[in-house]
Amino acid sequence: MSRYDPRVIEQKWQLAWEDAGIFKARHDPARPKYYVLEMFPYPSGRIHMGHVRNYTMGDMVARYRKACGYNVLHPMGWDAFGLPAENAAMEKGVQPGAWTYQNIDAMRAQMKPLGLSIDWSREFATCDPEYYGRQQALFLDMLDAGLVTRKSAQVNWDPVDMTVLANEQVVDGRGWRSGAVVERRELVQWFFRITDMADDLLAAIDGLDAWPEKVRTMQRNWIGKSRGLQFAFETKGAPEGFERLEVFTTRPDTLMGASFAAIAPEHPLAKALASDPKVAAFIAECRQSGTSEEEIETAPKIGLDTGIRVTHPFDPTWELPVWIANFILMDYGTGAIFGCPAHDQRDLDFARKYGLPVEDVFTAKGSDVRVGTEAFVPPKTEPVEYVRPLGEGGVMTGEAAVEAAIDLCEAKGIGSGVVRYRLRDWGVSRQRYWGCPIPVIHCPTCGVVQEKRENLPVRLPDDVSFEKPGNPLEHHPTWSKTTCPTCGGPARRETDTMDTFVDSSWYYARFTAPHAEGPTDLAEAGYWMNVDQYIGGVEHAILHLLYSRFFARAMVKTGHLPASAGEPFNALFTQGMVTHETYSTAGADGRPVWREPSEVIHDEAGAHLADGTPVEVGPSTKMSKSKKNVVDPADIIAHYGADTARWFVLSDSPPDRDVEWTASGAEAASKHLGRVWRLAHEASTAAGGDGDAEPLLRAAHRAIRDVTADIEGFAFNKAIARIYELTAAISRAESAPAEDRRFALRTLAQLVAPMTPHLAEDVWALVGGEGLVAAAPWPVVDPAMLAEAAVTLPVQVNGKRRAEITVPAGSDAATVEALVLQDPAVQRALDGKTPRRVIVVPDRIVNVVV
Ligand code: ANZ
Ligand code: ZN
Repeated sequence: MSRYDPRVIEQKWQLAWEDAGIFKARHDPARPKYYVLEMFPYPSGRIHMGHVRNYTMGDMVARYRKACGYNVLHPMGWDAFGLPAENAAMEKGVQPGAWTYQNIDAMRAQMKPLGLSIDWSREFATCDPEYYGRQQALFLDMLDAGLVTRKSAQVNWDPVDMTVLANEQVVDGRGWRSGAVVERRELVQWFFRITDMADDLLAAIDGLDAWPEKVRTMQRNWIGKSRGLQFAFETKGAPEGFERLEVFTTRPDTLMGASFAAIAPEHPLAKALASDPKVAAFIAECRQSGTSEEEIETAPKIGLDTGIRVTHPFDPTWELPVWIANFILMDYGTGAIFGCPAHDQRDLDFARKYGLPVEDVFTAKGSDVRVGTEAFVPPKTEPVEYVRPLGEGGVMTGEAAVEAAIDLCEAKGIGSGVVRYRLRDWGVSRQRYWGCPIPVIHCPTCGVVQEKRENLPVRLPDDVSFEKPGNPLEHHPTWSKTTCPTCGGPARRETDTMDTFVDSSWYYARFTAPHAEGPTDLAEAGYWMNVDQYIGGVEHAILHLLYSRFFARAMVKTGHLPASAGEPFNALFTQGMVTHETYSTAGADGRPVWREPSEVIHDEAGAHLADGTPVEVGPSTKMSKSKKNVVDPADIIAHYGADTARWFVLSDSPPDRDVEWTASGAEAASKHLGRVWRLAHEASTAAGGDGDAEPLLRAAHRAIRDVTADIEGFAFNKAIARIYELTAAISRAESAPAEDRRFALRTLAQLVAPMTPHLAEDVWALVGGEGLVAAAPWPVVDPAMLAEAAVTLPVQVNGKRRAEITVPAGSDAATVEALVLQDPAVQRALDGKTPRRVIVVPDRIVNVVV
């Protein structure tokens, strides 16, 4: 063979790796470990370019660390529960399980040709009973440890289909199948008590210094710690038991601008008033919207005056009306507020709608502009002028005023300072089939009873029907019928399954001992945890990471992770997307008809279809099926081989930015790999010359130094640029002795082994490398070869070239400056004047300014 043929090479080396078993991870206390993990995929059925980029980056890190002598763990699995499988079941009449496992097989078959250094013996899917059974055990242990609770919460209710809907199933406020307006309903559900750990989850973010700052900020905001005042209004005209109304505010400094109080539609006081049909009708109206935060926030504000009044705590003659309002949430603070329209946009919208007073509490310093349709909400750190202060007025920051207000209220016995979190408890009940069954039983005599551990896993039935809307587990003729583990009487299984975020909150720990009897094996987890490098999309920056951080703590508490574990992921990297131009032709109705890249011909006539129809080329955006700007990795691999795909997704852009896939770029990548292969092939037979080898050897050692630093710094695109340089240096060094060229090529093979591992093996074998390059150590740089020869710098005086100076390469500015000022030619040009500035661009030029 004398041609680069990736099809032959790639298969050959994948078999060689498998035979040698070099990616199998074994616990070895004598060696330092390194755990690399990419966010595991959802088995949709096909891998896409985003996967290729994600797993190539992880593979780069894994192979590099292995070469550096680490005992590497690099596993892969499937995040396999979720709604799409149920949708497929409804559309295609297949069972979700069968559909999912078929997809897994298909995706594994597409992934393996990428040549990833994965320990496939650890593979699992979260829908395997072996996995979700352990998750059920974890759930029960967390229940025992007080980390699980049951309480009533709101769900989306489809009144026609008579079923609970997931947020994704509510489209514009309507049920996706029935089209009925969705209502909010209260249901008793299961929760993880993540709020108990809010403080620790927040504080520990400071220590996550190998996480992107933006992700840390998102985590902090999501947890949302705020300090405020909780106090009670005295009520007038309220039913018995409601003499006081507790409210929570983060802006007690605005109390003198209060114009109303408001309670959530689910507030006990609202419920107590619901015997009035007007109130009952209003509460029902409030329920007519989804439960997602977004929907609640964007729904138009509506309210109802209850007729009840509260007195202002600072002035007993001042009365405020109590309204029921749809924008007050029951599960935040106390479910009741006072409204200050001048300094809160929601309150202002509400006040304008219902004609409530708007009184400024503070204004911009020295301004008498009054609030119009936009509330005045400057950052709390900005000084403002208090025109209606609670205590002393004047100019101060909101921050200081809030603290002063809390102090004043506490001194007067009006409430106390409290800390609140935006974070809610994590509701995990889903009224769905394709998820992990919650392992409890409802007994008419004993109540809620845990399933016995020896009966785990509580398996999902695999003969469910999707004929009726709703949860097939409920409609199943026998599944939920069981006996009570405590009294032996007839009882009913819980039909709620767990949020699929639970499955992905501990899979990293399971990978350390995927066949363990319990959820984990402490010795294995103690050795392999934490994940040293986690890599994935920024879209998971909030919930998935927060839930994983919670679970790591919960697993320590329940004895499933060693106490030394805390955070699950030491370092996090969030990679950018793969984008592609979009192509469209004009449709009959004037709307664009999207075209696949493979349909489009690019030539002198521009972009067009085979039949000549002109094609409009749109901007490069995330690859998506709807715009058809998708390149299928399977096609790329079939055409160019995996190494070209891997090389391309690493080159061009920094890993955290988007990379644009182009056909010409893929072509160029493939050509480059072919050139490297040919160089190796020639060197394997060529006799070589007797020229100077030094420049080549220097280039090789510089490449080792720079590629190492670039990989460590996640600058993969730069590492690739260095490889181009080294390749060029090898091409140039035709006359160098054969063994030196082979050395340079072996070095090249070692450096590209993490990027294009198959090509690297072939090159390595051609130029005399021993064994597999995938098992070879990382090349070592010889510092003596880094010291550059001398460099000659031009010296300018006031912009005119006056001299040249020769110094060791890499000399620092001070050294160069001293030598320049002593130079006779420079001194002549200075003519006795003292230079104002000497600007040294190391290894380039010196400018003397007089
Ligand atoms: C009076 C006030 C005046 C408020 C003002 C804000 C601005 P953060 O900072 O996000 O924690 N609030 C309290 N409980 C609520 C609930 N259950 N549903 C809806 N809103 C609620 O938000 C705290 C602020 O949100 C509180 O401070 C309260 O309004 C409102 F110029 O009290 B504030
Ligand atoms: Zn019982």
